[in-house]
Amino acid sequence: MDEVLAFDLFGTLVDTASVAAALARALAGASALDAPRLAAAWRAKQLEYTFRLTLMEQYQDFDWVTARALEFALAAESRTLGPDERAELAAGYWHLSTFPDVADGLARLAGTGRELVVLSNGSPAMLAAYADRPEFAGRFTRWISVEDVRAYKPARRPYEYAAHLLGRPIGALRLISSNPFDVIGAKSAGLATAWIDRGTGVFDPIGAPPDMTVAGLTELAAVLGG
Ligand code: LAC
Repeated sequence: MDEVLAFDLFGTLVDTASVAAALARALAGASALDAPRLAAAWRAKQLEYTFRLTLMEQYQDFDWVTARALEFALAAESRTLGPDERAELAAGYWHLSTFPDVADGLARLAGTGRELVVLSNGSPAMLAAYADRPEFAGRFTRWISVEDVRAYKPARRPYEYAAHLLGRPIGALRLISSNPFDVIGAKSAGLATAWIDRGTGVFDPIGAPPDMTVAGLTELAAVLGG
């Protein structure tokens, strides 16, 4: 039986940097703004909050985390926006752009006969919104949210839960992610991995290297015979 490919969503299939345009619009007129840098700071804080909550054995959903991280990122830059504007910006995480290689890569991977699923930090409602996109429709058999176990990746629980839901040994899953923390977490939980290097070229030196490194989903499909 072929392995199941479990895809991360944010940063892997959809581009978290695509919130920069909305940030630039919302803060137009304020003093010089490096919107891509602010988007990156927001994303880094969002992930930090997921890690910290999970270490504290607490859980708040990904919308809450995303909103709090935006609040912090703006305050750290001494930028002020009202609650409605902040809510609108945070809602941008429901509408991130799909990376250009994804539609073609998923079509080819589906052609290999492997089961494809999503395993994401996103809340079930967020994942349902993404599942409706034409490039994703019908490609994934499941959209698995960490919310079911109330612990964020890279805790073991979400990875083990995915294997349990799929009724497969954990080693029969391959996690596909652009996020090194996710790749290392999955590997340490017993999954095979593939790192989508979306341009950073730098992988954290605190765990096993990825089993596979590719530049995008089309290349992943080629390596996996699609
Ligand atoms: C996700 C985050 C880790 O989609 O990018 O799960």
